[in-house]
Amino acid sequence: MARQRGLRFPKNFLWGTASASYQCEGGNTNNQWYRWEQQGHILSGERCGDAADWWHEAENDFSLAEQMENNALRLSLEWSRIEPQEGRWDSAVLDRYRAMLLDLQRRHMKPIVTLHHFTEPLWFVERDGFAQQKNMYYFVRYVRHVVESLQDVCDFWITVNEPNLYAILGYQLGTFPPGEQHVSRTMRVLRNLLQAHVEAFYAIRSIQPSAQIGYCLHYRLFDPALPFSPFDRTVANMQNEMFNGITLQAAESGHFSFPFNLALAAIPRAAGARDYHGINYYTREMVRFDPNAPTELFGQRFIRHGAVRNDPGLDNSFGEIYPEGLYRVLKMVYQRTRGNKPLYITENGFSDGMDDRRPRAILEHLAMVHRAIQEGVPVRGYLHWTLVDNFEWNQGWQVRFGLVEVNPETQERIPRRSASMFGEICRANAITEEIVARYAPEALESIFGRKHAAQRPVNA
Ligand code: GCO
Repeated sequence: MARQRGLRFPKNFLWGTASASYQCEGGNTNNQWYRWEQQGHILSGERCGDAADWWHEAENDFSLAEQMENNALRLSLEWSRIEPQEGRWDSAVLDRYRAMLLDLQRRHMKPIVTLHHFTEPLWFVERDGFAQQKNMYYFVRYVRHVVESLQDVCDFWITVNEPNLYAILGYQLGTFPPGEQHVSRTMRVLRNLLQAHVEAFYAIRSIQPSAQIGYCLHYRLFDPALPFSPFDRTVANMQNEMFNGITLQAAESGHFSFPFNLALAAIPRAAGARDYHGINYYTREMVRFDPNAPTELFGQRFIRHGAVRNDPGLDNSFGEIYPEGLYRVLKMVYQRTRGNKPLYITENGFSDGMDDRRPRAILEHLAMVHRAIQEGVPVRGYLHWTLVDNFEWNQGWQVRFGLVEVNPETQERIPRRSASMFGEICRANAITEEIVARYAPEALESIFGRKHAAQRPVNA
């Protein structure tokens, strides 16, 4: 068959989806998110309950990923199941995770395992969690136990998911557990989580020298409302540094930038403690200078007027669909780390219950990944958030990120059109003109340029 025209991805590029234990498994009642729900903090009043029932039926959804010819799948392990009480290990739980990972391998999907994806055992939280540096010992002990048990079925580990978002939402904004609004504890938790990653990196390295080990950060861009305004530019730059730059620099070098370095000790052995950079990217926000908003770093954030956007969620958490942001983040991480390691997109997705924006959004974000690769950025994989609709933290089921729709009452699965499209992209290892024309002809121009623009049907 004639080679389809399109944007081809590198050989052995990883294509798959990302997920998290608490959001998918169901039946998790021994961690701080379950208690957070019981305290009434889920905006919709819903309960995670059975979630997407992966603890019992994950393999049914893994078969859907196999049908999309994914060659990787990211999931996380629930520490609170594996170590329900401090120092007590549940071997049956590890057996269940082993069965999941073996099933993925049988379906030719590389397991990518996250060891900490926001949730922790209650006994760890009661010791004040990552706010206390001495508690890192418990996390590293858990990591050692898991890797020693599962190293024969997993060689790609993500130690910590989004330490920046975990610290900011849980300790500064208070919308995630423990619901604090305490800047100094936010920075301490961030520092300790980054050190926990470093210690976990060396622990895994000592057990499984050939493993790929890293962490992933949530990158969010902040752009000035008025590009030529020095005030808007200043506050936008401050927000970018606070959310993205400080964490990346500290993770990379072990040193926090001024003034945080006055309060936060350097992280020993941080330099080089990763085999790749994990990038979670969703959106950008606009920022305008506001002298009356000191707690917002004098910058009022908002969603660009007229932007194509995600389903907002109950607190307007999900904003602009902004494909170029992924290109900018990939370039920024590559440049700020001097191209020292490969990059994996460990999350990118869209809350779109109708699936009427997702096809174009996926295609245009992937086109931006391709552009970064063409410019020399070593991106080695793309994991879409997410395979099936799941419990979106404090939004519950009110926003839907799945390529496959889930009815939480009946657990029925209904693959969305985006699932078929993602499968064709994975099979082709490319975004072909034919795929774009069939799923999102309106994207032909942005992806392939003017000469390929679809002849819009007269009655469009
Ligand atoms: C995050 C988490 C995911 C979310 C996803 C959609 O980035 O908050 O890693 O668990 O569910 O990003 O918001």
